[in-house]
Amino acid sequence: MNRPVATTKNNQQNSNIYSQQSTFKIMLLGDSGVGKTCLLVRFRDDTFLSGSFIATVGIDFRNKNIVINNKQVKLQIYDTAGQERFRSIVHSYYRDAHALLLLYDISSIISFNHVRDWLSEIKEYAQTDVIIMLVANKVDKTNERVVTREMGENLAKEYEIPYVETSAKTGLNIEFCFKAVSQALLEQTDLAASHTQTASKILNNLVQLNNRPAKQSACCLHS
Ligand SMILES: Nc1nc2c(ncn2[C@@H]2O[C@H](COP(=O)(O)OP(=O)(O)O)[C@@H](O)[C@H]2O)c(=O)[nH]1
Ligand SMILES: [Mg+2]
Repeated sequence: MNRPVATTKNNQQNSNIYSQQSTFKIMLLGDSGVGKTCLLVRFRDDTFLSGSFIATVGIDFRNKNIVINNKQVKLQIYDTAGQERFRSIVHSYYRDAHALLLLYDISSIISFNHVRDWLSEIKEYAQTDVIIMLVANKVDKTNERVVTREMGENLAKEYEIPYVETSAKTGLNIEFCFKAVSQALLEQTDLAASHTQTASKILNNLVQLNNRPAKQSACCLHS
């Protein structure tokens, strides 16, 4: 797969920083209703689409520019729809994705049980070196929680992917997910010549730091 230096742009005004722009494609996956669109809206506009269930049709994408390690990163975030009739369209986007955020809703055991099906689909259609993050969304719904943290962590461990808890409602870890994925992809690009670390390993380290208790959490994401 062509690794993520999709675009390199010279910026005359800011030649020291922002001198290069990388473009990363991130896809949001998971059952209908788990909060994919809300996660994207929270990240892009810092608002929450409360109650209003806006069904995504087929596939939709939004751009957002962020700065990581003094570098401009353009994120193309693909928000997918779960409806069966759009599956083949969605499958065709998998192969270009650099990262996949696979969501489930902690108040829906069905959405959690479907994670294995999503991972089979990812194996079938995505690039082998795509980075995947398991995202347990709606953790603000503590009273309705049916999927424990332990269940999520065990599943993530089984598939060797990082596990992050989020809430599109409160904003918990939303920015972290996108920034950690971007940082991992960016560092992998920087290290591409030496091949010392894969993006998956970098992402795993970032998530482990973030998941530590607040006191120790060292945020290494520079924006
Ligand atoms: N409490 C809570 N509700 C959420 C959260 N994320 C999404 N929702 C709600 O879940 C429903 C489905 O969200 P949506 O983003 O459309 O799901 P999608 O089908 O995966 O895109 C909507 O009613 C949202 O308001 C969250 O983090 N917490
Ligand atoms: Mg949606």
